[in-house]
Amino acid sequence: MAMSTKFTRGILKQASWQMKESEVTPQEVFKSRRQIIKAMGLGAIGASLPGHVQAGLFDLFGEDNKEVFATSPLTYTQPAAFSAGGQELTPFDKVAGHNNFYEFGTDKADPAANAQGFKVDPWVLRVEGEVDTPLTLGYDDLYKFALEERIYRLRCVEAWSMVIPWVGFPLATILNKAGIKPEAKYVAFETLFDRSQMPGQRNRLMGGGIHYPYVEGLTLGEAMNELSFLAVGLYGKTLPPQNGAPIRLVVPWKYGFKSIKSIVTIKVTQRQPPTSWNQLAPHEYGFLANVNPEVDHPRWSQASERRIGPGGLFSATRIPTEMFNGYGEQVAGLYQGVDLRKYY
Ligand SMILES: Nc1nc2c(c(=O)[nH]1)N[C@H]1C(S)=C(S)[C@@H](COP(=O)(O)O)O[C@H]1N2
Ligand SMILES: [Mo]
Repeated sequence: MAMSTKFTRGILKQASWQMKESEVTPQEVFKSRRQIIKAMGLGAIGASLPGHVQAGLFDLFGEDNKEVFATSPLTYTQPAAFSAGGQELTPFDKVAGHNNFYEFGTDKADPAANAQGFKVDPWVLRVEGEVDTPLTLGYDDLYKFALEERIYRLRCVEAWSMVIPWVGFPLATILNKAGIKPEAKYVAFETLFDRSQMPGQRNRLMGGGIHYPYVEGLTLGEAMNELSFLAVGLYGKTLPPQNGAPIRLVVPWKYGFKSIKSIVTIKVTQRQPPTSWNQLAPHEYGFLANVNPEVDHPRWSQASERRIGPGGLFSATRIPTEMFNGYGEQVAGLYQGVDLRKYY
């Protein structure tokens, strides 16, 4: 089944609840798979196979890790301002079993299957660029900040969402520690680049077409906002690798792809940094990427989302998507006078 043909023909602006998860996977990924299948000499055969079989062929590139990554309990406070507020949490097995982390494969189950041997200790996180004091933090340093639990909604651009209890500290804490110079305007982030550990980085086609390392960025105003968070844990323990161990960004009013995982560099800059999904498909993914039910993705509606809750994966409820993912009170002020249709 030629997925991309289907995209261009039939499902433009189709309600996303009518779509299967595989259909909202970025078109570029399916293009990549077709190229791999072609390269493997399966050509016409591969192209005529059903999507799940194509995914199976793709998995031939995956690692066969028998190890299970060990997480450990954290000590943290639970500020009332970031409690669940009556929302049902997405169970741990789904938070840690349904992931986007293309460095470990492009299917939702790939990161949990392929990342268990990921080495996070030693780790080096650098905070650099337009700062007074560049910082170099080791693995243990990541857990020395005052940790708190924050229950945030995570809304993927593919129109599924979760409610996740993260543990971590505000991004502003680390930026203030380094000291921001007056000329600073943006903050750039980079994921680890390590082809020996991340199979998706070995060949551009295996990692969904992304140019690795995965990079992201925020305006300085966004980075200093109270919601911007560096997570080192979830459900009370250190992060599983599939969720971005040992440290990842969480910016809950933006589409999930902004929340970059397994960060090694935080660089304060004067210029807007390049961002991975924007580079891959600029007409589909913007720099701001604020959750916005009024601005549809070119290939599907963003008006509603599939909330992945305690029920079976496919029993998830369809709920309306909220502007800024419901965090307008905290962040709307950042976009006064900004045309959010133009800057999607
Ligand atoms: N380095 C890196 N970070 C990433 C991604 C990725 O592929 N690589 N995927 C993003 C996307 S699309 C989403 S929706 C979230 C998913 O986070 P989760 O798997 O912890 O739910 O991670 C984001 N961070
Ligand atoms: Mo996403």
